[in-house]
Amino acid sequence: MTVDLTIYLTAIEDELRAIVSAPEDTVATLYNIMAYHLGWLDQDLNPAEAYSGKRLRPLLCLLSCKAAGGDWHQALPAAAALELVHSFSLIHDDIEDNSPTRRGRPAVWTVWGLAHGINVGDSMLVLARLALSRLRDLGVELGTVLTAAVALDATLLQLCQGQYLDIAGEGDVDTTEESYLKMIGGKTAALIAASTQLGALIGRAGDKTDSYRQFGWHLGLAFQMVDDILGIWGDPATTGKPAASDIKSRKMTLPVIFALQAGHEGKKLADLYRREHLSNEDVAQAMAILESVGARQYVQQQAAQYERNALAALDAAGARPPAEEHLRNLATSLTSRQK
Ligand code: GRG
Repeated sequence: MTVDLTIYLTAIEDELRAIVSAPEDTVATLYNIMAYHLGWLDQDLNPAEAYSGKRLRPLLCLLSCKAAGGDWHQALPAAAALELVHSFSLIHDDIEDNSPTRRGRPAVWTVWGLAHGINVGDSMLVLARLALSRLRDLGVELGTVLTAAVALDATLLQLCQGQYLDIAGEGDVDTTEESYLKMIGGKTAALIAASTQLGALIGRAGDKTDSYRQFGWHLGLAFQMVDDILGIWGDPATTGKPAASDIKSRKMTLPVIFALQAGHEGKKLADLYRREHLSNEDVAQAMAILESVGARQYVQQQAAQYERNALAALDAAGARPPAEEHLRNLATSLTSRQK
Protein backbone atom coordinates (compact mmCIF):
# COMPACT_ATOMS: atom_id res chain seq x y z
CA MET A 1 0.00 0.00 0.00
CA THR A 2 1.44 3.40 -0.93
CA VAL A 3 2.55 5.91 1.72
CA ASP A 4 -0.05 8.38 0.42
CA LEU A 5 -2.81 6.27 1.93
CA THR A 6 -1.40 6.35 5.48
CA ILE A 7 -3.66 9.23 6.52
CA TYR A 8 -6.75 7.20 5.53
CA LEU A 9 -5.46 3.95 7.03
CA THR A 10 -4.74 5.65 10.36
CA ALA A 11 -8.21 7.22 10.46
CA ILE A 12 -9.80 3.83 9.62
CA GLU A 13 -7.95 2.13 12.52
CA ASP A 14 -8.99 4.92 14.91
CA GLU A 15 -12.63 4.60 13.86
CA LEU A 16 -12.52 0.81 14.20
CA ARG A 17 -10.87 1.00 17.64
CA ALA A 18 -13.56 3.38 18.86
CA ILE A 19 -16.30 0.99 17.68
CA VAL A 20 -14.61 -2.21 18.90
CA SER A 21 -14.37 -1.22 22.54
CA ALA A 22 -16.03 -3.16 25.32
CA PRO A 23 -18.93 -1.34 27.03
CA GLU A 24 -18.14 -3.18 30.30
CA ASP A 25 -15.44 -5.47 31.76
CA THR A 26 -17.60 -8.60 31.79
CA VAL A 27 -17.56 -8.72 27.98
CA ALA A 28 -13.96 -7.52 27.52
CA THR A 29 -12.89 -10.87 26.02
CA LEU A 30 -15.63 -10.77 23.37
CA TYR A 31 -14.22 -7.46 22.13
CA ASN A 32 -10.63 -8.64 22.56
CA ILE A 33 -11.30 -11.56 20.24
CA MET A 34 -12.54 -9.07 17.65
CA ALA A 35 -9.33 -7.10 18.25
CA TYR A 36 -7.36 -10.33 17.66
CA HIS A 37 -9.06 -10.80 14.30
CA LEU A 38 -8.35 -7.16 13.41
CA GLY A 39 -4.63 -7.74 14.11
CA TRP A 40 -4.29 -5.63 17.25
CA LEU A 41 -3.85 -8.46 19.79
CA ASP A 42 -2.14 -11.84 19.88
CA GLN A 43 -3.67 -15.16 20.94
CA ASP A 44 -3.00 -14.37 24.61
CA LEU A 45 -4.80 -11.06 24.04
CA ASN A 46 -1.64 -9.03 24.49
CA PRO A 47 -0.99 -6.08 22.14
CA ALA A 48 0.38 -7.13 18.75
CA GLU A 49 1.00 -5.67 15.34
CA ALA A 50 -0.08 -8.63 13.25
CA TYR A 51 -0.89 -8.41 9.56
CA SER A 52 -4.44 -7.17 9.52
CA GLY A 53 -5.37 -7.34 5.85
CA LYS A 54 -5.45 -4.66 3.21
CA ARG A 55 -8.38 -2.59 4.56
CA LEU A 56 -9.41 -2.45 0.92
CA ARG A 57 -13.14 -1.82 1.42
CA PRO A 58 -12.83 1.12 3.83
CA LEU A 59 -10.11 2.67 1.64
CA LEU A 60 -12.36 2.43 -1.42
CA CYS A 61 -15.18 4.03 0.55
CA LEU A 62 -13.14 7.01 1.76
CA LEU A 63 -11.46 7.58 -1.60
CA SER A 64 -14.77 7.38 -3.48
CA CYS A 65 -16.24 9.96 -1.11
CA LYS A 66 -13.29 12.29 -1.72
CA ALA A 67 -13.24 11.64 -5.48
CA ALA A 68 -16.92 12.64 -5.62
CA GLY A 69 -16.04 15.97 -4.00
CA GLY A 70 -17.10 15.08 -0.44
CA ASP A 71 -15.35 15.33 2.93
CA TRP A 72 -13.90 11.82 3.46
CA HIS A 73 -13.99 12.21 7.25
CA GLN A 74 -17.79 12.06 7.03
CA ALA A 75 -17.56 8.60 5.46
CA LEU A 76 -15.46 7.07 8.27
CA PRO A 77 -18.40 5.32 10.03
CA ALA A 78 -19.40 3.69 6.72
CA ALA A 79 -15.78 2.73 6.02
CA ALA A 80 -15.52 1.06 9.43
CA ALA A 81 -18.87 -0.67 8.93
CA LEU A 82 -17.64 -2.17 5.65
CA GLU A 83 -14.47 -3.55 7.30
CA LEU A 84 -16.54 -4.98 10.16
CA VAL A 85 -18.89 -6.72 7.70
CA HIS A 86 -15.84 -8.05 5.86
CA SER A 87 -14.38 -9.29 9.18
CA PHE A 88 -17.66 -10.93 10.14
CA SER A 89 -17.81 -12.70 6.77
CA LEU A 90 -14.21 -13.97 7.07
CA ILE A 91 -14.74 -15.28 10.62
CA HIS A 92 -17.87 -17.17 9.55
CA ASP A 93 -16.33 -18.27 6.24
CA ASP A 94 -13.40 -19.88 8.09
CA ILE A 95 -15.90 -21.82 10.22
CA GLU A 96 -18.01 -22.87 7.22
CA ASP A 97 -14.90 -23.86 5.21
CA ASN A 98 -13.18 -25.52 8.16
CA SER A 99 -10.14 -23.28 7.49
CA PRO A 100 -7.71 -23.33 10.42
CA THR A 101 -5.77 -20.18 9.49
CA ARG A 102 -6.45 -16.59 8.46
CA ARG A 103 -3.74 -14.11 7.43
CA GLY A 104 -1.07 -16.55 8.58
CA ARG A 105 -2.44 -16.88 12.14
CA PRO A 106 -4.93 -19.33 13.68
CA ALA A 107 -8.50 -18.40 12.68
CA VAL A 108 -10.72 -17.14 15.51
CA TRP A 109 -12.66 -20.41 15.76
CA THR A 110 -9.49 -22.52 16.07
CA VAL A 111 -8.41 -20.56 19.13
CA TRP A 112 -11.73 -19.91 20.90
CA GLY A 113 -13.99 -22.63 19.46
CA LEU A 114 -17.04 -22.63 17.21
CA ALA A 115 -19.55 -21.09 19.61
CA HIS A 116 -17.39 -18.06 20.36
CA GLY A 117 -16.39 -17.83 16.69
CA ILE A 118 -20.03 -17.58 15.60
CA ASN A 119 -20.88 -15.11 18.34
CA VAL A 120 -17.85 -12.88 17.76
CA GLY A 121 -18.71 -12.77 14.04
CA ASP A 122 -22.34 -11.92 14.77
CA SER A 123 -21.29 -9.17 17.18
CA MET A 124 -19.10 -7.59 14.51
CA LEU A 125 -21.99 -7.64 12.05
CA VAL A 126 -24.27 -5.85 14.53
CA LEU A 127 -21.54 -3.32 15.37
CA ALA A 128 -21.23 -2.65 11.64
CA ARG A 129 -24.93 -1.86 11.28
CA LEU A 130 -24.94 0.31 14.42
CA ALA A 131 -21.83 2.19 13.23
CA LEU A 132 -23.83 3.88 10.49
CA SER A 133 -25.84 5.87 13.04
CA ARG A 134 -22.70 7.98 13.70
CA LEU A 135 -23.02 9.36 10.15
CA ARG A 136 -25.73 11.65 11.55
CA ASP A 137 -23.33 13.05 14.18
CA LEU A 138 -20.95 13.93 11.35
CA GLY A 139 -23.61 15.93 9.56
CA VAL A 140 -24.73 13.42 6.91
CA GLU A 141 -28.40 13.96 6.02
CA LEU A 142 -30.89 11.53 7.52
CA GLY A 143 -32.14 10.46 4.07
CA THR A 144 -28.59 9.57 3.03
CA VAL A 145 -28.03 7.61 6.25
CA LEU A 146 -31.20 5.63 5.59
CA THR A 147 -30.22 4.96 1.97
CA ALA A 148 -26.77 3.82 3.15
CA ALA A 149 -28.29 1.52 5.80
CA VAL A 150 -30.66 -0.11 3.31
CA ALA A 151 -27.84 -0.50 0.77
CA LEU A 152 -25.68 -2.18 3.42
CA ASP A 153 -28.47 -4.60 4.37
CA ALA A 154 -29.15 -5.42 0.71
CA THR A 155 -25.42 -6.16 0.37
CA LEU A 156 -25.50 -8.51 3.37
CA LEU A 157 -28.24 -10.49 1.66
CA GLN A 158 -26.19 -10.67 -1.54
CA LEU A 159 -23.24 -11.95 0.51
CA CYS A 160 -25.36 -14.71 2.02
CA GLN A 161 -26.72 -15.66 -1.40
CA GLY A 162 -23.23 -15.73 -2.93
CA GLN A 163 -21.97 -17.83 -0.04
CA TYR A 164 -24.91 -20.20 -0.49
CA LEU A 165 -24.12 -20.62 -4.21
CA ASP A 166 -20.47 -21.25 -3.36
CA ILE A 167 -21.23 -23.92 -0.80
CA ALA A 168 -24.01 -25.54 -2.86
CA GLY A 169 -21.80 -25.65 -5.97
CA GLU A 170 -18.80 -27.32 -4.29
CA GLY A 171 -17.46 -30.14 -6.42
CA ASP A 172 -20.08 -29.57 -9.17
CA VAL A 173 -18.03 -30.20 -12.31
CA ASP A 174 -20.88 -28.86 -14.48
CA THR A 175 -20.56 -25.33 -13.05
CA THR A 176 -20.74 -22.73 -15.84
CA GLU A 177 -18.90 -19.42 -16.03
CA GLU A 178 -22.28 -17.72 -15.85
CA SER A 179 -23.14 -19.33 -12.52
CA TYR A 180 -19.59 -18.65 -11.30
CA LEU A 181 -20.04 -14.92 -12.03
CA LYS A 182 -23.31 -14.91 -10.12
CA MET A 183 -21.64 -16.60 -7.17
CA ILE A 184 -18.62 -14.26 -6.99
CA GLY A 185 -20.87 -11.27 -7.62
CA GLY A 186 -22.64 -12.07 -4.35
CA LYS A 187 -19.70 -13.39 -2.38
CA THR A 188 -17.11 -10.75 -3.25
CA ALA A 189 -18.16 -8.01 -5.70
CA ALA A 190 -21.29 -6.95 -3.77
CA LEU A 191 -19.33 -5.68 -0.72
CA ILE A 192 -16.68 -3.98 -2.85
CA ALA A 193 -19.44 -2.33 -4.93
CA ALA A 194 -21.15 -1.22 -1.71
CA SER A 195 -17.84 0.33 -0.58
CA THR A 196 -17.55 2.63 -3.59
CA GLN A 197 -21.33 3.24 -3.63
CA LEU A 198 -21.53 4.31 0.04
CA GLY A 199 -18.48 6.56 -0.33
CA ALA A 200 -20.01 8.24 -3.38
CA LEU A 201 -23.38 8.54 -1.68
CA ILE A 202 -21.88 10.30 1.35
CA GLY A 203 -19.76 12.45 -1.00
CA ARG A 204 -23.00 13.56 -2.71
CA ALA A 205 -22.10 12.12 -6.11
CA GLY A 206 -25.78 12.29 -7.13
CA ASP A 207 -26.45 10.55 -10.46
CA LYS A 208 -22.77 9.49 -10.65
CA THR A 209 -23.24 7.22 -7.62
CA ASP A 210 -24.12 4.28 -9.85
CA SER A 211 -20.89 4.69 -11.86
CA TYR A 212 -18.94 4.48 -8.60
CA ARG A 213 -20.90 1.35 -7.75
CA GLN A 214 -20.09 -0.11 -11.18
CA PHE A 215 -16.43 0.68 -10.59
CA GLY A 216 -16.51 -1.34 -7.38
CA TRP A 217 -18.56 -4.14 -8.92
CA HIS A 218 -16.16 -4.77 -11.82
CA LEU A 219 -13.19 -4.34 -9.53
CA GLY A 220 -14.72 -6.91 -7.17
CA LEU A 221 -15.10 -9.45 -9.97
CA ALA A 222 -11.48 -8.90 -11.08
CA PHE A 223 -10.39 -9.10 -7.44
CA GLN A 224 -12.02 -12.51 -6.91
CA MET A 225 -10.47 -13.85 -10.12
CA VAL A 226 -7.03 -12.84 -8.84
CA ASP A 227 -7.96 -14.47 -5.52
CA ASP A 228 -8.71 -17.65 -7.48
CA ILE A 229 -5.24 -17.50 -9.05
CA LEU A 230 -3.64 -16.98 -5.62
CA GLY A 231 -5.67 -19.85 -4.14
CA ILE A 232 -3.93 -22.20 -6.58
CA TRP A 233 -0.56 -20.66 -7.44
CA GLY A 234 -0.03 -18.23 -4.55
CA ASP A 235 3.09 -18.49 -2.39
CA PRO A 236 2.02 -19.90 1.02
CA ALA A 237 4.60 -17.70 2.76
CA THR A 238 2.89 -14.61 1.30
CA THR A 239 -0.77 -15.61 1.18
CA GLY A 240 -0.85 -17.31 4.59
CA LYS A 241 -2.73 -20.22 2.97
CA PRO A 242 -1.32 -23.71 2.22
CA ALA A 243 -0.03 -24.32 -1.33
CA ALA A 244 -2.72 -25.20 -3.90
CA SER A 245 -5.30 -24.87 -1.11
CA ASP A 246 -8.27 -24.36 -3.48
CA ILE A 247 -7.41 -27.53 -5.42
CA LYS A 248 -7.06 -29.61 -2.24
CA SER A 249 -10.53 -28.47 -1.19
CA ARG A 250 -11.89 -29.01 -4.74
CA LYS A 251 -13.13 -25.43 -5.07
CA MET A 252 -14.95 -24.52 -8.29
CA THR A 253 -12.83 -21.49 -9.10
CA LEU A 254 -12.50 -19.93 -12.56
CA PRO A 255 -9.23 -21.68 -13.54
CA VAL A 256 -10.89 -25.03 -12.78
CA ILE A 257 -14.16 -24.17 -14.55
CA PHE A 258 -12.17 -23.14 -17.63
CA ALA A 259 -10.01 -26.29 -17.59
CA LEU A 260 -13.04 -28.56 -17.15
CA GLN A 261 -14.25 -27.40 -20.58
CA ALA A 262 -10.96 -28.42 -22.23
CA GLY A 263 -11.79 -31.75 -23.96
CA HIS A 264 -9.76 -34.76 -22.83
CA GLU A 265 -7.76 -32.86 -20.19
CA GLY A 266 -11.01 -31.46 -18.84
CA LYS A 267 -12.43 -34.96 -18.41
CA LYS A 268 -9.29 -36.03 -16.53
CA LEU A 269 -9.70 -33.06 -14.21
CA ALA A 270 -13.40 -33.87 -13.70
CA ASP A 271 -12.45 -37.43 -12.69
CA LEU A 272 -10.02 -36.06 -10.12
CA TYR A 273 -12.56 -33.54 -8.80
CA ARG A 274 -15.16 -36.29 -8.33
CA ARG A 275 -12.91 -38.02 -5.77
CA GLU A 276 -13.83 -37.48 -2.18
CA HIS A 277 -10.25 -36.83 -1.15
CA LEU A 278 -7.36 -35.62 -3.33
CA SER A 279 -3.92 -37.10 -2.58
CA ASN A 280 -0.78 -35.02 -3.11
CA GLU A 281 -0.31 -36.85 -6.41
CA ASP A 282 -3.89 -35.99 -7.49
CA VAL A 283 -3.27 -32.33 -6.64
CA ALA A 284 -0.04 -32.35 -8.68
CA GLN A 285 -1.91 -33.92 -11.61
CA ALA A 286 -4.71 -31.34 -11.40
CA MET A 287 -2.11 -28.53 -11.33
CA ALA A 288 -0.40 -29.99 -14.41
CA ILE A 289 -3.74 -30.06 -16.27
CA LEU A 290 -4.45 -26.43 -15.36
CA GLU A 291 -1.02 -25.40 -16.66
CA SER A 292 -1.32 -27.43 -19.85
CA VAL A 293 -4.66 -25.89 -20.89
CA GLY A 294 -3.53 -22.31 -20.09
CA ALA A 295 -6.06 -21.84 -17.27
CA ARG A 296 -3.90 -19.34 -15.41
CA GLN A 297 -3.41 -17.10 -18.48
CA TYR A 298 -7.12 -17.26 -19.26
CA VAL A 299 -8.09 -16.08 -15.78
CA GLN A 300 -5.43 -13.36 -15.88
CA GLN A 301 -6.93 -12.09 -19.15
CA GLN A 302 -10.44 -12.16 -17.68
CA ALA A 303 -9.32 -10.27 -14.58
CA ALA A 304 -7.58 -7.68 -16.80
CA GLN A 305 -10.82 -7.21 -18.78
CA TYR A 306 -12.86 -6.60 -15.61
CA GLU A 307 -10.18 -4.22 -14.37
CA ARG A 308 -10.54 -2.27 -17.64
CA ASN A 309 -14.33 -2.20 -17.16
CA ALA A 310 -13.78 -0.88 -13.63
CA LEU A 311 -11.51 1.91 -14.82
CA ALA A 312 -14.01 2.86 -17.56
CA ALA A 313 -16.70 3.19 -14.87
CA LEU A 314 -14.35 5.37 -12.82
CA ASP A 315 -13.92 7.62 -15.85
CA ALA A 316 -17.70 7.77 -16.28
CA ALA A 317 -18.02 8.75 -12.60
CA GLY A 318 -15.95 11.87 -13.31
CA ALA A 319 -13.80 11.14 -10.25
CA ARG A 320 -11.64 14.09 -9.13
CA PRO A 321 -7.89 14.09 -8.57
CA PRO A 322 -5.97 13.28 -6.43
CA ALA A 323 -8.43 10.66 -5.07
CA GLU A 324 -9.13 9.55 -8.64
CA GLU A 325 -5.46 8.62 -9.07
CA HIS A 326 -5.44 6.80 -5.72
CA LEU A 327 -8.50 4.78 -6.77
CA ARG A 328 -6.92 3.98 -10.14
CA ASN A 329 -3.64 2.89 -8.50
CA LEU A 330 -5.48 0.82 -5.93
CA ALA A 331 -7.49 -0.92 -8.67
CA THR A 332 -4.44 -1.78 -10.76
CA SER A 333 -2.37 -2.87 -7.74
CA LEU A 334 -5.12 -5.31 -6.77
CA THR A 335 -4.94 -7.26 -9.99
CA SER A 336 -1.16 -7.68 -9.67
CA ARG A 337 -1.21 -8.40 -5.91
CA GLN A 338 0.50 -11.42 -4.31
CA LYS A 339 -1.86 -11.73 -1.30
C1 GRG B 1 -22.95 -10.85 5.57
C2 GRG B 1 -24.93 -11.89 6.81
C3 GRG B 1 -23.71 -12.06 5.98
C4 GRG B 1 -23.28 -13.32 5.63
C5 GRG B 1 -21.99 -13.56 4.93
C6 GRG B 1 -19.79 -16.02 5.37
C7 GRG B 1 -20.46 -15.28 4.27
C8 GRG B 1 -21.91 -14.97 4.43
C9 GRG B 1 -19.81 -14.91 3.16
C10 GRG B 1 -18.37 -15.17 2.92
C11 GRG B 1 -17.89 -14.23 1.88
C12 GRG B 1 -16.41 -14.34 1.70
C13 GRG B 1 -15.51 -14.73 2.81
C14 GRG B 1 -15.91 -14.00 0.51
C15 GRG B 1 -14.46 -13.98 0.20
C16 GRG B 1 -14.10 -12.61 -0.26
C17 GRG B 1 -12.61 -12.39 -0.31
C18 GRG B 1 -11.93 -12.43 -1.62
C19 GRG B 1 -11.95 -12.18 0.82
C20 GRG B 1 -10.52 -11.78 0.90
O1 GRG B 1 -10.53 -10.37 0.93
P1 GRG B 1 -9.21 -9.53 1.12
O2 GRG B 1 -8.13 -10.07 0.22
O3 GRG B 1 -8.83 -9.90 2.62
O4 GRG B 1 -9.54 -8.10 1.00
P2 GRG B 1 -7.87 -9.09 3.62
O5 GRG B 1 -7.20 -10.17 4.42
O6 GRG B 1 -6.90 -8.25 2.84
O7 GRG B 1 -8.79 -8.28 4.48
